[in-house]
Amino acid sequence: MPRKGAVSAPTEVSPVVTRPMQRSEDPEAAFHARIGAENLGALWVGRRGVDLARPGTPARPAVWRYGDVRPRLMEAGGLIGAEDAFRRVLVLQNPGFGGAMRATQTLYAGIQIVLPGEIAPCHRHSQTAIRFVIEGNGALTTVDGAATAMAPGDMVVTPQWSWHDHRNEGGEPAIWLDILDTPLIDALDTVFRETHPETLQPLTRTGAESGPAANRRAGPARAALDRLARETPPDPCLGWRFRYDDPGPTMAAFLQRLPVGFDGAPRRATDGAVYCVVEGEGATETGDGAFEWRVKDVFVVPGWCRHRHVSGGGAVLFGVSDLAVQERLGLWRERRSGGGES
Ligand code: 1HN
Repeated sequence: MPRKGAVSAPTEVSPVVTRPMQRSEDPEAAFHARIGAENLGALWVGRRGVDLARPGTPARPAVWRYGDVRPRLMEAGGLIGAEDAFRRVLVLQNPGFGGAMRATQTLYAGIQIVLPGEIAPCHRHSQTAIRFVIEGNGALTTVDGAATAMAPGDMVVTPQWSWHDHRNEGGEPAIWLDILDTPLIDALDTVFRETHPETLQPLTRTGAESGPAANRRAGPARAALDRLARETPPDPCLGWRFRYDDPGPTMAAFLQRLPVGFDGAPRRATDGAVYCVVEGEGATETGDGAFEWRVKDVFVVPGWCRHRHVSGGGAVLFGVSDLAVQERLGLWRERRSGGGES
């Protein structure tokens, strides 16, 4: 006996004729159709078949290989200037979001290229940006009147609502990973943006080369990670992880070392993360398949995705996640397992 409300298969008559008749004869289906037109929906129907015990992000584990992306960046460089594009970026679109500009549920990620002599004009917005330099010396980013040189392995933070522009005064392409909290800020309907009246803002102060900004340089960050590795045993899931000082209210940034012969234990955490491989190679295994990565590749581990890293020769990863906002809201969770798939 079919349950009330279940749609039975049409038999001999044409479905074109049958379906409307069945709907009007079925009081529950008729009810849903009627209230839908009144902008109402039945919760018990909307939740049917949905696992309410855990989050279900559409984000998928994904990897972008630098060997594939770099030629596309160079092609883009021949198609449009940095100033015309405003930001010449290839966006890393997680395949789970059907072409939307999302790497994870809350993070946007893209790879930006500024060719020698080019300028990316000044603007500001309510999102926070974290940049991690992949290649090229000679680019400068100016944030609220202070210019900062960008060298490979450096992390630069553009705080929310701070004026910023980029220029490349060197002789080689400057390429970096941009990670912004755009999907999160957008979900709050709080994205604002303003263009500066000048292409490059005036330099009004010298760069803050002490405090957090200094520790975001490749050298000091690496020294801090190496010190951790000398002084503490590796975490079975993470290896050694150095957390950068305060990159803003929503995101956390890490430099992480997987030791030689690493055969990581499985872990899941609610913060979805974007990683850039700084050194070495390895692989990440997830319930959705495994992928290999090598230096300069970028990969995503979505929130609450059970995964483990392996690396024969050891590796260094740079990572950004939405951990900071989850901590502030008291939502962050982690599970290290063995069993228990929930
Ligand atoms: C932005 O301001 C930059 O300043 C890069 O380099 C990417 C993506 C979305 C919104 C703002 C930049 C961006 C962005």
